[in-house]
Amino acid sequence: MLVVRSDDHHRHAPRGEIYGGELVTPFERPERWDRIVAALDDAGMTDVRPPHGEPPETLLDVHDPGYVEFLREAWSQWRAAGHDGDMIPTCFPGRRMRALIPDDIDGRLGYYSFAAETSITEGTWPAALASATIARTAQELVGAGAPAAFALCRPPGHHAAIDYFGGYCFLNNAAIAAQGFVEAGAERVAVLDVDFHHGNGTQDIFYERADVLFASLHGDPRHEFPHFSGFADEIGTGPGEGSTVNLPLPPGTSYAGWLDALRTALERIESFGAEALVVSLGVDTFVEDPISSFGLGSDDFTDYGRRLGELGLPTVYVMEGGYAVDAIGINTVNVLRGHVDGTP
Ligand code: Q9C
Ligand code: ZN
Repeated sequence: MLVVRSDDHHRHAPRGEIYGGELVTPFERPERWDRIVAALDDAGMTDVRPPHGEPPETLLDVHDPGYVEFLREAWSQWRAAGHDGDMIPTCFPGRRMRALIPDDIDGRLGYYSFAAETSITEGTWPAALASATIARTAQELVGAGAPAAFALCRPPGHHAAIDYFGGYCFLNNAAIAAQGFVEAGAERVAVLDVDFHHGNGTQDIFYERADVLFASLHGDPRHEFPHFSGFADEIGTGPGEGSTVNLPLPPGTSYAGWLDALRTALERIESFGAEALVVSLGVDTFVEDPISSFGLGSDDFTDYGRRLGELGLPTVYVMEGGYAVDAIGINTVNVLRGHVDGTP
């Protein structure tokens, strides 16, 4: 399995995350990347490719230009407003308020976000752009004939919607990869999201499109972040009706229950006739994850990786969440190894 990665992610390292009324060390931190790299090396997955030099040209096909400009300019505007700390949104457009784009940076920060746990720092934009470029590079390698590639993205992407950030995500790496397959000529691409949290951003981007199937297994939004998205009756709209599949699962779901839902998702991907697969790979379904509530063990990651490999589709794995740092490496590697073993 090819691995695409770069050190640029280190530039995104917020000082704090608002959690339980306190500013804590962010769960989404650079060490996650280091732990995954160490485990890939231990596993002999050493066919490493750098991202190419150009920003992904699919970026503006999945994100709003004003949003991308906001991300690019955010830190300099924050500094110009006299602030020194991390950028943390504090004011959002409530229902029935005016959703007009403010000039002021505090207003713009709330307009272009949906959650306050995600800080922007000086290096966030270059890190997010590098992360998106990694996903696009992995897609290009698979498009050029590699059976599968792992995009070691950080920051993650699946909560980033057309025009707002949150959930530790700024640019939607998985959507950028899927769009890459479309622009290379694929008529049907599937995105399978196995992160513990609903991939609200990916769903938003493809909600009206028939060419990209989005299927997600996740903690029921009645109990879990992102709280307002990921219900089973969200199925897409317009031409996209039927191309969104949400499989919310209750807190405490064990591998048996999770696997039942995976089977449903895989049947949908097969009947859709996907020509390529993008997997939003979060390993926060692990039983010891500090912010999640499923019960998967390390061996279960190997098992489902094998099932994904058995689909026999050109596949890009895009790293999303996973916060049990002691196990994030082995759990990630287990999926990738399972995939290779399962590939026909
Ligand atoms: N009670 C990803 O996994 N806070 N993002 C959750 C838990 C936000 C997760 C609080 C979690 C975002 C990529
Ligand atoms: Zn997650």
